[in-house]
Amino acid sequence: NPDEMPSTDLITLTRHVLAEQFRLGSTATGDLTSLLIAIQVTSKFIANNVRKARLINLIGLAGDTNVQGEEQKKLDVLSNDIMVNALRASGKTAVLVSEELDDPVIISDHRLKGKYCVVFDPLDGSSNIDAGVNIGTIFGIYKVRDGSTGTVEDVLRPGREMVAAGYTMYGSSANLVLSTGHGVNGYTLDNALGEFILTHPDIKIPSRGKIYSFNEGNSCFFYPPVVNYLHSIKFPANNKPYSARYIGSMVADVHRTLLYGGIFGYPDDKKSKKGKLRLLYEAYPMAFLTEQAGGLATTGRMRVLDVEPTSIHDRTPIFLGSKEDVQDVLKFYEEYD
Ligand code: AHM
Ligand code: MG
Repeated sequence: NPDEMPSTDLITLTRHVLAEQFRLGSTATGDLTSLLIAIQVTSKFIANNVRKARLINLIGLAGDTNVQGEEQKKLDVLSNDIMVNALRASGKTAVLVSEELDDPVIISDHRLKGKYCVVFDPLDGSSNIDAGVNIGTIFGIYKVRDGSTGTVEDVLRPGREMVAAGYTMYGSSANLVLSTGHGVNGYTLDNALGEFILTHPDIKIPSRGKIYSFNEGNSCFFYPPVVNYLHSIKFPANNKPYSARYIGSMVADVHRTLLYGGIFGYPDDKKSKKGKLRLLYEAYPMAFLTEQAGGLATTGRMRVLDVEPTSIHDRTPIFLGSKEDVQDVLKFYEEYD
């Protein structure tokens, strides 16, 4: 209704996470709230850079120099720097793990050391950057173990121990989707206000979907359970095959799966023996969000969140999405094993 007054009671991300802190009462120190606020600022900064990337020549190879002789940073390197700087400065972190960095960053300055560890992929879907397709930031948060001063062991823990996880998708708008373990909420960046506004409260995945999202170009390498599952949804007895949607940007493919239902999969295969996606900062956060939204996330053989990591850049196979769709895949694995 065009005559309707604009809302004077916007729920911003900051307000929403503060409300959660108040709900927890005296048990919450506000540290996680501060950390989440720092993360949302990085998302605004990265979103802004993604948007103007073409104009200011960020697209290109890291190490290139521009006409002024300044070194240009590729968007994923820049995003990594933005996150490391902001997370360190938040004073709430002890260990940072980034897809862009071989080694974990251990915060040693005692004035800045906090009790949280953040694992992140600063800009996922980099093959899509130059084409202007959706890309995103993925993050997961652990609390350091009791008595630990913050070591790599604090992040070599199964995803079920994360205290929060989320992603920001940089698309036609920037969407931040977050769970602190009490359901999933989605926020959209209002560019004029510079605030993430709650637009998708309590996201729940439909129990069954109509969309499958796999890189079927790898079919010749797929193992029988995956081949047979895909066949079953493309040649169904009821003549209602699933639709194919594959963007090749995990954030975008998972975002659609959370909202519309269906299944996203990146299996292990004869070529990629452990799959492609990274356990800590891709699979765990997305599995955490999917479960919090009422869906399932499996490797085909076990719950993703129960996998024990052995190193920070481990990979894992993953199938996630609507409960019934993921259960269908699991049936094909049970038959095969
Ligand atoms: P990246 O971290 O190098 O960007 O790779 C991760 C991306 C995911 O976003 C996406 O799900 C997957 O790789 C797509 O892989 P493929 O191009 O093999 O289909
Ligand atoms: Mg990635």
